Amino acid sequence: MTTDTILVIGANGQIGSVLTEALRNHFGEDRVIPSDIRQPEHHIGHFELLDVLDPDRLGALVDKYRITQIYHLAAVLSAKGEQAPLPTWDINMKGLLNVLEVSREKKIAKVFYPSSIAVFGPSTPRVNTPQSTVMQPSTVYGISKVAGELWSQYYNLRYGLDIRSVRYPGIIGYQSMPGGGTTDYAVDIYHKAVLGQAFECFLREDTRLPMLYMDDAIRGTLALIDAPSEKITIRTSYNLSGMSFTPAEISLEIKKHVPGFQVSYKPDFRQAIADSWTQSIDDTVARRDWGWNPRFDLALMTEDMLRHLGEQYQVAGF
Ligand code: AKB
Repeated sequence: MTTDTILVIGANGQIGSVLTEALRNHFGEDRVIPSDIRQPEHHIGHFELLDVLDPDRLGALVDKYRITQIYHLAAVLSAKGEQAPLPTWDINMKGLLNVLEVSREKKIAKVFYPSSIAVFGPSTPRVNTPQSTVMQPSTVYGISKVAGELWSQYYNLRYGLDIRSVRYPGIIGYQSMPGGGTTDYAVDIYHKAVLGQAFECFLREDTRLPMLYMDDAIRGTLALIDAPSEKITIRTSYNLSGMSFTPAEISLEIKKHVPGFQVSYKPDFRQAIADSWTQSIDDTVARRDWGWNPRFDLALMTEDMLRHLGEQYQVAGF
C-alpha cells in the first residue's frame, strides 16, 4: 500500500487526463488529486480548481491533502504559444517556478515536469538527436522548456528536490484530444479517418517528426517515477523516442485499413515550427538508466487507434 498522495496539475489536458487515470490505477483512486484551471465535463472522485499562477492556492492544496508527489502538466504548447508569446512565457515559467518553490518549501518527495522535443531548434543535429546537444529553439514554448529543464536541474542540485522529466515527442492517443501543438495533426487524422471524412493536413507531406503512442508515454512516465533515485543521471530531461514518420507515411498506414481515405495538404504557420524541430531522437540514456523501451510502432499504433476510435464512434469495421 502506498502512502503517497499525488497532485496532478493540468489534469484536464491531453496527457494529464490519461496520466491521472493511470496514476489512480497505480497508486489507488483516493490517492490522486486531479486539478486544473477549469472544471472538467465529467469527473468521479476528487477534483480541485487550481490556477498554477496562484502559489497560495497551490500551497493550500498541498497542505489539505498532504501531497507527497506533484505532476505539473499545465503549459501552453508550441503553436498556441506563438499567438501570445509573453503570456505563454508567464504561464509556462511562473507556473513551473511556483511548483518548484512550493515543492521545496513543503518538502515534496517527487516532482514530474514534462519537457518536449520543442527544446531543439534549427541548429540541433536533426537525425538521432543526442541527449546532450545544441538547444536553441525558435518558439516561446521551446525557450520556456529549455529554461524549465535548467530550473529543474537547479532545484535538484541546490535543494535536493527529486524532480524527474522526459522530453515528450508528439503524443498520439485515442483517449483525449491535444490542443495548441504542432504535432496535433497526427491525432486528428485518425478521427477523420474513422468518421469517413477527408483530412486537410497543416504540415507538408514530407515533414518527419518524432512521435510516441500514449500508452508508451504513460508507461514510460510511471517507470521514470518508480526508478530508484540513484539511477536518475539526468536532472534536466530525458530524450524519449517512439517512432518518427511524415504525414504521407501515416496516411499510407491508415489507408491500409481505410482504402478510400483522402488527405490533402495546406501548410500554415505550424510548418515553420515543425521545420525547426528534429526528425528522430536518440534515447539511449533513458533506456540505460531506467529501462525505457517503447512497444508501439506506426503499424501497431494505427491498428490500436482505429480499433479504439471505431468503438468510441460506434463505427463498425475497425
Ligand atoms: C507540440 O506540438 O507543441 C507538443 C510537443 C511536441 O511538445 N505536442
